[in-house]
Amino acid sequence: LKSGLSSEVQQKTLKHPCYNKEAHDNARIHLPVAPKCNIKCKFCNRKFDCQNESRPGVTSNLLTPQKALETFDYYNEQVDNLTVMGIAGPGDALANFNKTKKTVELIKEKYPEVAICLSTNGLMLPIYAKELKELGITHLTVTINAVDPDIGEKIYDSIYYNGKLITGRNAAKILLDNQLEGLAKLKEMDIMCKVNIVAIKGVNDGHVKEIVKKVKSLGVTFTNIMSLIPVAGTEFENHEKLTEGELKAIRKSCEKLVTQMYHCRQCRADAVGKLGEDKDSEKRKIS
Ligand code: CLF
Ligand code: SF4
Repeated sequence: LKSGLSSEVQQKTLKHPCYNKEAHDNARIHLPVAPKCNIKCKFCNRKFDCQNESRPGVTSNLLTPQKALETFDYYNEQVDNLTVMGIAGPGDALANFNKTKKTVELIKEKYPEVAICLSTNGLMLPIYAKELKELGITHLTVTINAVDPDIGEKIYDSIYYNGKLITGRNAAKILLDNQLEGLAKLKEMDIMCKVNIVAIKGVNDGHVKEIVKKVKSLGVTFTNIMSLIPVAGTEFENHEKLTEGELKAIRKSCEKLVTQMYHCRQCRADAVGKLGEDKDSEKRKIS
C-alpha cells in the first residue's frame, strides 16, 4: 500500500479484487460510460474496448450515467460482494470527464461504501487530479507504456490536446510529461494508485523496468505489467506476443522495486463479477 492512505481507502483496497488478490470473492463492475479517447495507441482498434485496461475483441454497450446507476442497482442484487465500481472505457475515463463525473456522483451518493476506480491514459491527469479527489475516487490506474519519448513514439500515434492533433515524438513527450505530472500530484493525495504497462515484444519489453523505476520514484507502489494482445486492423496486428514465461520473467524482475500484479484478467470495459468472471457478457454483447 501507498503510505499515508486514510483508513477508508485502506479498507476499500482490502475489498478490491484487482489491488488485493486475497479479495477474490469480491466483485467489481465496469460501467462503460466513457466512449471517447483523446490519444491514439498504435495497438488500438477503436472498434473495441481500451486495451490499456481491457481485453480487446469485444465492444461494450454504452451507458448514460443514469443507466449506469440502474445497471449498478441491478447487479448489486445479482452479484455477491459488489465492492468496486470501475470506469475503464471503452475509451478513456478522463476524456469523457462530465459523464465520468456524473456517474461517480450518482454511485457515491447511493453507495458510499463502494470503492470508486478509474482507469486512464493520463493525458488529462494533471488537469483533473484535484477534482478526482474531491469527487471521492479511491483507486486510479494510469497506463504508461514508455518513459522515453523515443520509445513512446513507437507506441503512440497521436494525441488530441488543447484542441489540437499532435503527432510523433512531440505527442509521446506531452503524454509522458502529463502522466508523470499527474502521478506526482496524486502522490500526496488519498488515492491508491496503480500503473498498468502494456509490454510489447521488441518495442518496450526491455524498457519496462525503467518505467517501474520511474513511477516508483513518484510514489507508485503497485504495477500491473500486461502483454500486448495483437488486434486486427492495427500496426501490431501480426506482432508476436510475449509468452507467459517471458511476461512472468519481466514481472519477477520488477518485483523487487514494487509489488506486482500477477492475477490481471484483462477484463472488458463492461465486465461484471469476480475477476475472471463476466456475468451476462453474452447478453450485453452488441457486436
Ligand atoms: Fe476495473 Fe481496472 Fe479498476 Fe480493476 S480491472 S478499472 S483496477 S476495477 Fe483489474 Fe481487469 Fe486487470 Fe484491470 S483484472 S484489466 S487490473
Ligand atoms: Fe485505444 Fe485505450 Fe489507447 Fe485510447 S488509450 S487509443 S482507447 S488503447
